Amino acid sequence: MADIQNIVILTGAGISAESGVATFRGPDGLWEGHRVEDVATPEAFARDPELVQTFYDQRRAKLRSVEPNAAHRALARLDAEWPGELLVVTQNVDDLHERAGAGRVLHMHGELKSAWCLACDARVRWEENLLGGPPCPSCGASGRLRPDIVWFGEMPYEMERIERALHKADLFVSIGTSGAVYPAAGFVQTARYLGVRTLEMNLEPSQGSIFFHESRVGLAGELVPQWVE
Ligand code: BJW
Repeated sequence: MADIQNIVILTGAGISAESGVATFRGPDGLWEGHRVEDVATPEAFARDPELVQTFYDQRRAKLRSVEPNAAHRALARLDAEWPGELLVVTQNVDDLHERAGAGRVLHMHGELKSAWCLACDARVRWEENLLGGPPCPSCGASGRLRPDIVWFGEMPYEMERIERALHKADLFVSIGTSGAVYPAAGFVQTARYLGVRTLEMNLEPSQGSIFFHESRVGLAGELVPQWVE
């Protein structure tokens, strides 16, 4: 990586799979018979808020029993040691990058441990269940907190910051994502257009693998530490 100064790393569910967090589109990709596309939408929340709150309450509770794996730890080491600009753009709503020690992390699809009050618009740190309609710590309104998660049809967070980082990058690395969901799936094409070197690490070739200069196939827990060393 001698000629590389600035790096953007996109991560997806596959980087947390070896920690025991379910992916969305693998064999374990259904939750109680529902596809993610059927529970992660504003329409689903309006139709059946209890179902959607339960989906996120269960996944938030699951965070207590999972730990970062070798891939999260390798990225945290890279983040700590890399002298140039580096940004981990994660589609994941878990906190495993942070718990591994990474600092430069952007959650473009939101976070399980954050709630959004639809009454006062505040974002609040949240560790407990949202089912049952607890009051907002900021304004006191009951039953108005929703998971602070970007659902289908909603705008992912901090797109301008991501675009700026891609424009400055010399290297774009994608880890553990199927390339099925936009706009993240389009970052590789933006990077190619900008002349940025691109590398993918995934258990199988992703939907966008033809766009990468290099695709490495295997477990993130093995490939990412090898790449970082
Ligand atoms: C391993 C491994 C191991 C396993 N090691 N690898 C038609 C065409 C194009 C776009 C659209 C369209 N119709 C609608 C859209 C837009 C839509 C979209 O993309 N839909 C697609 C389904 C087609 N996108 C949106 O609506 C987004 N918003 C938007 O577009 O706003 C407008 C806009 C306009 C202009 C600019 C910007 C925006 C919002 C998308 C929100 C996504 N939300 C979700 C759920 C919420 C979070 C949550 O509940 O957790 O986010 S969906 C779900 O998919 C989740 C993930 O972050 C996201 C991506 O999934 P990911 O991470 O790739 O996981 P998997 O399971 O798909 O793949 C895992 C991979 O890992 C696999 O390949 C495995 O092989 C691999 N793997 N173990 C390495 N050990």
